[in-house]
Amino acid sequence: MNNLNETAKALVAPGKGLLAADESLHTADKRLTEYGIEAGPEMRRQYRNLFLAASGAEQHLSGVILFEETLGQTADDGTAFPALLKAHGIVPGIKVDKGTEAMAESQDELITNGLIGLAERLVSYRAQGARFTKWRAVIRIDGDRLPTNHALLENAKRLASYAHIAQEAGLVPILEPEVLLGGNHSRLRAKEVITETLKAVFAAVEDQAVDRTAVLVKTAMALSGSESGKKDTPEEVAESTLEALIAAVPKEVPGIVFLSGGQSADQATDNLRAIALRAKEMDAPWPLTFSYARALQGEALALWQGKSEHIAAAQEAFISRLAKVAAASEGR
Ligand code: 5MM
Repeated sequence: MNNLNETAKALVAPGKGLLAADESLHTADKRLTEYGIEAGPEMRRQYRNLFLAASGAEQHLSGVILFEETLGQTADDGTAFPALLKAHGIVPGIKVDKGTEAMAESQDELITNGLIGLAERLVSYRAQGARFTKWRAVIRIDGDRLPTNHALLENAKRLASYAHIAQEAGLVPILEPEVLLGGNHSRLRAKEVITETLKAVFAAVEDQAVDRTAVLVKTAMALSGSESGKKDTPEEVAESTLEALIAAVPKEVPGIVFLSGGQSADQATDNLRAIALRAKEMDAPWPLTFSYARALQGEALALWQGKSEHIAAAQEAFISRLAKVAAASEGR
């Protein structure tokens, strides 16, 4: 178990963070199509290669969260993606949930699946090189109506069950209960829901005897809803986000990482910087860093357009954004 604590700490090493390259097949194809790029397994491989083989990424990346398909694919030079990452000192991880479906009891809310057969899948992911895992639950805000207590508790229970199974398999679990940005709620309502969500998760973690020194938390920042018409300052986001985390996350947790959740690349960078600065002032107990997908990939995808002649420019844009986000994670 001690080993897991070390891996978790390495993933939140100062000045480094995670690339979330774990879009499911449907989401990856949607992303490619959005940028006018053909979908399908070979273009998804090239898409992954663009980011995972970008020279210099290892200066800023501690780990990459992969999707199952990518774990078994190879880079342009024929190296398996997990081996390529390992050779650069980047820890490979894997998203292990099987996605969401509407809850039977509350049709506007989602529950995450994937516990059946998980232990067996983890054995093969580990053999393929994965050293950490991620499970995403999705929590929706709708005024005071959502989330329901039932959705919070059921998703928390499944997150804790997953974490227990992952630790038993020798893999660090990242618990990601994403509170969605969509909606017209206030930043303070987001703060309240993030707090309640994380409290439910850590109560379930306690119930199921998960070692909280060997997990990481992946969370949204506390922001006004995307349809609220309100734009929060980075300082406001930092204050509200840290209040939620301090109220709900035990200090023994080795680290907290943020998702970008639909923020622009600049917003996700500026808000992370403000959080890092405020966390230093408050002497927050955990290292905090990024685990972004869209905010790290968007600019590069727009330049790439699926064309080999654009790879160098796209990789340059990726490394430039990555360097800015990594600096922001240290308050710079
Ligand atoms: C919230 O999504 C996670 C972080 O991405 P952003 O920084 O873009 O918000 C991300 O890791 C997500 O879990 C994966 O992309 C998988 O998503 P799907 O929808 O394919 O299961």
